Parts: sequence; C-alpha cells; structure tokens
Amino acid sequence: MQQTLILLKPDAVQRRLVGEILIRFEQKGLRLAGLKLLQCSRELAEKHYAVHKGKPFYESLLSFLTSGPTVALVLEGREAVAVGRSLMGLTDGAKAPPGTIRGDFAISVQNNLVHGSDSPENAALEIALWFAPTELTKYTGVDSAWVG
Ligand code: IDP
Ligand code: MG
Repeated sequence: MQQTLILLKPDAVQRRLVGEILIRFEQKGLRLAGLKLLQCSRELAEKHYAVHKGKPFYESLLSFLTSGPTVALVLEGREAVAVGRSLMGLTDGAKAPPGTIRGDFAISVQNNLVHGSDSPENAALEIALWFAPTELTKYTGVDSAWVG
C-alpha cells in the first residue's frame, strides 16, 4: 500500500484547521499510519526543504516551518502520493481551485497550510525524516474491501 508524508504546517495549527484538513484526507479514503504534533527544528526543516536551498524564499520558508507546531501525518492508500497532492491543490493558494484544501483555505504562496510528498521515492525519504519506525503502525482497514 502506498504511503505519503503530509504536514499540516504551522499556519494550519495556528488557524485551528487541523481537523478540517485531516477530514478531507480521511473522507477520501486515505488511512492514518502515523500522526504527531511536533515543533520542527531548524535542522529538520533544512533537511525537509533541502531541494529549495538557494531559492529566494528559502530562508523565509524555514522560518515559517519552524515558527510553531506542525502536525505530521503518514497516510496510506491506493495512489496515496497523487491523491494527497490532488486534495491539496496548487502551491499558490490564490491559484488553487476551490474544492482543494489550499483552494478553500489559503490565498498565500508560502502560508499554504499543507505539505505533501511529490513522489513515492520522496515519500519514503520524508517519512524516515519525520518518523521513527516505532511511531508508525501497520493494520488492516476493516472497510478496505469497500473503500479500495
Ligand atoms: P509544494 O508544497 O506544492 O510541493 P514546492 O514548490 O515544493 O511546493 O515549495 C515548497 C513550499 O515552499 C511551498 O509549499 C510554499 O510553502 C513555499 N513556496 C514555494 N514557492 C514559493 C514562492 O514563490 N514564494 C514563497 N514561498 C514559496
Ligand atoms: Mg514540494
């Protein structure tokens, strides 16, 4: 079963949108494999956003991600990476279509509420960055025959 790393960034926590956002992923059919609230360190933020090092928004992005608690999720299900990305919508909240998380709740490019892995390979790397193996669960969804 494919897994993806989803972060509900500090703006989602501060704006009390955690429940509102989590329900979107659950209702779609993705299942929780890991969940925690943590304060992201500078070191973790640097590793997580290493691909953006050198870009004009890099420092601001690190400040944002470390500015308050983040909810980290591992979600699993069929095509979890692509499904996660499509529920999130485009990076820029102003351009994200209504019906998506960013389209419904964000208008900023930076403060866009969620992170989602962009490939199964990156998902595996990101999950290992944010979670210890003992923090992840393995179980069979009792409704999997119906949900898919
Ligand atoms: P993604 O989150 O949709 O995958 P990325 O291009 O990977 O988007 O960018 C990572 C994060 O960096 C975005 O979610 C957003 O918070 C921030 N970001 C991306 N582009 C910009 C920008 O042009 N200005 C400010 N922040 C940006
Ligand atoms: Mg990205």
